[in-house]
Amino acid sequence: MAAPNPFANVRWIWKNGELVEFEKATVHVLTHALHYGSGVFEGIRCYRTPDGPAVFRLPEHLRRLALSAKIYRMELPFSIAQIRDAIVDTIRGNGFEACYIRPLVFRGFGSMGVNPLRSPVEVVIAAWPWGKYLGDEALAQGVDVCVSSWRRPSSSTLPSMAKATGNYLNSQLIKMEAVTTGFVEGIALDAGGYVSEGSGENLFLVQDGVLMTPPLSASLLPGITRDAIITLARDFGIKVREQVIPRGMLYTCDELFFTGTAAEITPVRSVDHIPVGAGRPGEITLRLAAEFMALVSGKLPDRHGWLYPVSMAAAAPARQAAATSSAAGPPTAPAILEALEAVEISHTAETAAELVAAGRGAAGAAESEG
Ligand code: PPE
Repeated sequence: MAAPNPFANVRWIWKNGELVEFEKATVHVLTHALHYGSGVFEGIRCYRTPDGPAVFRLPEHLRRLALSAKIYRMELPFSIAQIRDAIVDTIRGNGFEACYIRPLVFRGFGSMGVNPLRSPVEVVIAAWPWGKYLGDEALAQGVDVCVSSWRRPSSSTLPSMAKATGNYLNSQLIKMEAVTTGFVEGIALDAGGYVSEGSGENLFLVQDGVLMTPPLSASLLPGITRDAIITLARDFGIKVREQVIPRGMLYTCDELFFTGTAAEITPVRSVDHIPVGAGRPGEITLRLAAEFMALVSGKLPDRHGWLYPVSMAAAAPARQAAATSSAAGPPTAPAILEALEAVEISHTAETAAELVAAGRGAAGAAESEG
């Protein structure tokens, strides 16, 4: 049976300042990013909570996007606050309660040739419902993975802290090798042969009750879920160590799991056909996963200020405004924004750093709205 199309209900995509219809969110074939991988992006999740949809750690994702762009000398044509609002508009415009959000900043069509500085920077934001990244059974059963023959690039080859589209050619090699040889995912080692991360996830292991994860120097993406799990483990009084992990520990540890926006917390039950611990998700893994899911779904109080509320109170008028304007031509973001004004979530911070510093702003907004 064909899997349901996750894009079937995606009506609007935000492109360079306005919501455009799904079919119209296109680029020219000479787009620089298509030829040379010149893009940076984010993957963000919005969860359904009893108080309506909420975006997980939005300021942190915006900050990482801004820093990725900075590394590649891309000047963002929109402020972080504008991109934040655009993300909220994209969720509301499509009427999603829970979704995955994909902002992409890329070099468009300007000129050909490696030099990216002559191609304009463009911004798009898409959102769609995205279920379990590594299969529906992943949390209950754990996944079977291999160690990839492909290494992560060294930090002087490609900076792994930038979430850049080009980095994902390496991820694709890891993923294809894994799935064509019967595994769900591959774990890559860094250039020095130490454990790095999965093709699209960070990695944690538990040994004798201590939680360990490789350091940023191991060519990995500084994951926001990774940071959340470190925080939750410390809340629980679990000892956490960022440390260099030799490959052998993948086979001797008690528990192993991936973290990521798409993957959330996914237990690993075997590496290269060798069972991890008892060959099923471990106790600390499940405890952290349960806490994470309870927090993001609003079943527990948001004690770390990680949820950014997306009030849907205006979603109906927004959709109406969009529908009206689409009858008369393409909808405009301003028309939708107007309908949303009544429930605007106000933050004054303009820069990503301020947003993160304000951190708990999201919680504050929830209070002032409630
Ligand atoms: N490492 C890599 C290489 C990576 O791509 C991700 C996210 C992570 C670690 C975890 O980072 P974070 O999401 O901030 O906790 N991978 C994204 C893309 C997955 C995809 O297939 O596309 C994601 O999970 O959104």
